[in-house]
Amino acid sequence: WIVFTDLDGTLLDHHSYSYEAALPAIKYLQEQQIPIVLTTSKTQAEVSQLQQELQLSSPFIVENGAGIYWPCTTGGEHVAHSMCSPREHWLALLEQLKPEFGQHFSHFAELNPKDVVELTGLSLADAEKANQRAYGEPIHWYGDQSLKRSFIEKATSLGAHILEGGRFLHMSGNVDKGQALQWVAKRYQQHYSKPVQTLALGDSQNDIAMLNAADKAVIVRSPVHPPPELQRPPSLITQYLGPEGWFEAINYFIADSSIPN
Ligand code: 2M8
Ligand code: MG
Ligand code: MG
Repeated sequence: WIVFTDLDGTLLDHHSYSYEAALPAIKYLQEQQIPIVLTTSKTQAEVSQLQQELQLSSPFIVENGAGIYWPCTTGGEHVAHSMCSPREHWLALLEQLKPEFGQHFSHFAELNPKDVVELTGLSLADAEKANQRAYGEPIHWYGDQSLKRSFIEKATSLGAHILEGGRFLHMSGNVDKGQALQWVAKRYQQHYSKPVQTLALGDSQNDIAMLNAADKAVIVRSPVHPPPELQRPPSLITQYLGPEGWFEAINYFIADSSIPN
């Protein structure tokens, strides 16, 4: 098995960003040598810190699948594989949309770190890490929903791909967490010369592609939006929110012996 997990609202509490409640389940998977692949909208700077805290050396996926970090065989470092154009490209495209939609949104590059703190509840240091983006741009939309739909349509017609996270619209290339999951699973398969099974956990619209691509899908219940719609029913929609839901899900798969016990 390989476990692919979203962070915000899934492994991390939507408000406090704590993973505390999930720790025993993380430890269990580590003991079983089941890789945990953090698969997130967050940046390389944000995820590297978490990899250290959780003592993970597995590959990780950043900015909604735009960047895949694969561990060096020589240890320590990870090598980046980029799946789309750099942030500057998307910032330039966003400028083209400002005459029509500019008064309905703000975005990270034009916000100061304190604004990001206000919008996210991150610490100042973490907000700075969240702004070190390589492949796209988070947009804070404060216009109404129908305008949001026309904004997304226009951005799409200009070649961008928009995904919705728990708080922001993410503008980037034609990337998603599902394609990234397949890329990583294939590399593992080549490495071990045997099929691998994938389990994915997520809470939001930007997790749908990953949940659809995985062998088993878990929707971790969100305090802010209804469970996203998948192509097929998920294996589980958790009762509990965020990291409590994550702990619940891993135990569910241990109980039904999908994960060894
Ligand atoms: C953004 O990502 C979340 C993920 O769902 C969102 O869109 O709400 C990113 O900017 C990420 O880098 C940041 O850590 C997070 C903080 O809430 O927001
Ligand atoms: Mg999430
Ligand atoms: Mg996310």
